[in-house]
Amino acid sequence: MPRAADVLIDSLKVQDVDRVFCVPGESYLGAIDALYDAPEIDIVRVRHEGGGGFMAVADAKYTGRTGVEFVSRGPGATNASIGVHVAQQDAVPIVLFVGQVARGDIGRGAFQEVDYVKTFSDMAKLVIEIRDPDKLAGSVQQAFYTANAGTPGPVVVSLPEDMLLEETQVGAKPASREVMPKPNAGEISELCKRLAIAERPIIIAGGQVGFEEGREALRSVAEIWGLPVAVAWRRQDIFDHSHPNFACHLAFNSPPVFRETLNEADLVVAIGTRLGDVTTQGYQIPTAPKPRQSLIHVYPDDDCLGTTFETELAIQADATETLQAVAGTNAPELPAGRIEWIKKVHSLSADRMNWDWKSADDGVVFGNVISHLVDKLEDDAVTAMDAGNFATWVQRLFPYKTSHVQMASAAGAMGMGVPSAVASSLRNTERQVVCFVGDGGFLMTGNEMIAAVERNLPIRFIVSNNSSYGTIRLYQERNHPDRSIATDLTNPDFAAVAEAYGIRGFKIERDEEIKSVIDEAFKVDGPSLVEVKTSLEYISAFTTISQIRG
Ligand SMILES: Cc1ncc(C[n+]2csc(CCOP(=O)(O)OP(=O)(O)O)c2C)c(N)n1
Repeated sequence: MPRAADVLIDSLKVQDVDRVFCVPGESYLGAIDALYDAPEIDIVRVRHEGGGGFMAVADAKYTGRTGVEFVSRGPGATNASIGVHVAQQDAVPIVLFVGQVARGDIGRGAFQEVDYVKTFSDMAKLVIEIRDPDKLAGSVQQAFYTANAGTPGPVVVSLPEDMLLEETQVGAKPASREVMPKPNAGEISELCKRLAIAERPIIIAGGQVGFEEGREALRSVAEIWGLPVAVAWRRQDIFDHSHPNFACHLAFNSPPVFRETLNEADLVVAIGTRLGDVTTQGYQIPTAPKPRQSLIHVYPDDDCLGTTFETELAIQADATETLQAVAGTNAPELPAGRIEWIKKVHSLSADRMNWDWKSADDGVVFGNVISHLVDKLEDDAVTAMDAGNFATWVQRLFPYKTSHVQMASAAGAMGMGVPSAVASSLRNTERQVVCFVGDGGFLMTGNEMIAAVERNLPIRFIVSNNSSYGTIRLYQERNHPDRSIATDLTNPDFAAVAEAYGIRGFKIERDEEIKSVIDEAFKVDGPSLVEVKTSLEYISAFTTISQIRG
């Protein structure tokens, strides 16, 4: 008879899992042993469970399937928690399998024991502890179902070590998935009626539109119905930025004019987005709880509809199917003034995407590097981004197309950059993967770049080193002038660190070096890292320290 551990691995295969991320632990030895006989599942053994969590999230974002991580009890599980939180904030399906002390010891405060139900309940959609080996198959089926249903998110499964070694006759159960709700004809007709009479409509599109069909349907609707499109926070790849109907990316610290202009809209159509904090610029586009304009909200999970905003028309439905239905409906003549409106909102970002190189006394302005990189990035490049102000340059200057992947966390968690680059490149080494990361974020999970050496992944790591937790420094300059503390960083020589890992390391210290160094680094066969000595004065793509002080 198979052990529960064998059924667990069979269940993963049934769920289409072909890769798991893990730090091994004695608390789930049985599962590791069962993986020995499953060569079709690639085991990516990472160096920190946080890195593994970020990779599971990135893998799920990349493939559209469920990301999987295995970690050991107590310390492993708490290290992995960042991935659970990010999966929840980003609406990404992951299943975290955690080893647990033997069933007889549960509740005794045993070595590394943690009550996972209590610990993860606020972040995970579901936490299950499997104590009966006969129930394992059903619980794993439920875990994958729940991770993908409604708003996707994380599920944590606790595996007592002795349970994994017990035998069971109950084999793996088939994968089951929620059928996405479809819009009905009445809802589509009402939506089209409102689109037809609106003078200044705006679409806010989010991650649920993220895969190919959704992006295509979004473009069709924008063109056929003459609608401008703003994209949700860190979903820049869902609409071509050069398209005349592109409005802007609703990011952190967007210029106030974005909010002012979009709020001139008389109709907001939020589609495939939960209308979260950052996307709505702090619940101001639209304004909570009562928007200034009509709000139509399309999302498959009714928990997200009408809860934060008074919504005139809430459609609980799949965003792509809704867009496809609208695209297939005859649009009337555009109302007078619509073209002017589209032009006005398009200029919000378009005007900011050109960049004249600037010079600073304290280092290279990161925008100069990004503006050079714009031409180096291929049409289907993956931009893997950590959290920090260096990212504002990429977000502002990089002309995203729908063929790109913006691999970044909406949770704003530092540490996502390097692991997510690794997870993306593992899926396709032919695809260009460029990782943007600050000196702060790099020292959180940069160790995971060793996977690029192990697997010969041709990732380009671009480290913006301003010797500061720059984002926080910016807030200090604004909110507590002349009282900066705890944000200066002492750093290693990042290029030398890369070399020590077996990765070609480069350095940019002056503007004159940008082109030649980047060109050289992009030619390397295998991974390379470029450390940019970045100006702190040019602290973000939208302001300088002097301007803030002024
Ligand atoms: C895990 C985590 N810890 C803390 C923060 C708060 N935080 C946001 S940005 C930031 C500084 C980022 O510094 P760096 O990576 O050097 O990039 P920079 O802002 O300087 O460009 C910090 C500490 C966070 N978002 N995530």
